[in-house]
Amino acid sequence: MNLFKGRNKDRELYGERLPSGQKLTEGWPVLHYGSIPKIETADWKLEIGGLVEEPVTLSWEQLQALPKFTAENDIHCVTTWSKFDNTWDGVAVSEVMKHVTLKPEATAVMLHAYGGYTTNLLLDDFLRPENLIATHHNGEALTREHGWPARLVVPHLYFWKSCKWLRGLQFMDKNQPGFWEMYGYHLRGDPFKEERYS
Ligand SMILES: Nc1nc2c(c(=O)[nH]1)N[C@H]1C(S)=C(S)[C@@H](COP(=O)(O)O)O[C@H]1N2
Ligand SMILES: [Mo]
Repeated sequence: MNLFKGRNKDRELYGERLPSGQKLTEGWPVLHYGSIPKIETADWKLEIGGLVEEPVTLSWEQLQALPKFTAENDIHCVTTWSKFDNTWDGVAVSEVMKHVTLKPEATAVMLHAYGGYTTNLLLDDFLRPENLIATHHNGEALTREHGWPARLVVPHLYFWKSCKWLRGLQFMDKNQPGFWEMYGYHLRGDPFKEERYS
């Protein structure tokens, strides 16, 4: 027990499930930089490019035609809130990746959002089987503020990596910093190692 700092009751209750420095929230805060882009599904596209053999663009209908995937997980925001027991529906990243062939030099990916946000991931972090492009949360369609029509969910890293309003995947040979990473957020962002800032 830490006798020096104020005790975090949540940590005492939930132990290792709650990463150090985090507190549980019941609600769901909305956090992003800039304004909420308004994208109709008819206009939505996912562009996959960079170090791939053939760039691919998926329409909303093509995304919907892929096998569905459901994941349950906890999310951890670097601003110290965590939210347990989220159920997401969408399409697994691994499913989408069946439609492209990566060039051997690809080691990382930049996620691009409508509105201009970017965030980077190492390929190994991006290709994990639990990651998905989510359209629904706890049985309801995502609201625009939470990323409708589609957001990435990468539960093992801080939530800034879970790009809302996803519009593109750009494969790269270097792990280049995205938007927050350029302002000093950690390049990787593992909440269980408290990789908050670099
Ligand atoms: N496109 C986009 N995605 C984003 C962000 C953003 O500013 N723009 N912010 C990130 C951050 S810092 C967090 S904590 C989560 C918040 O997601 P939520 O608003 O659904 O809780 O979205 C992440 N994805
Ligand atoms: Mo965040």
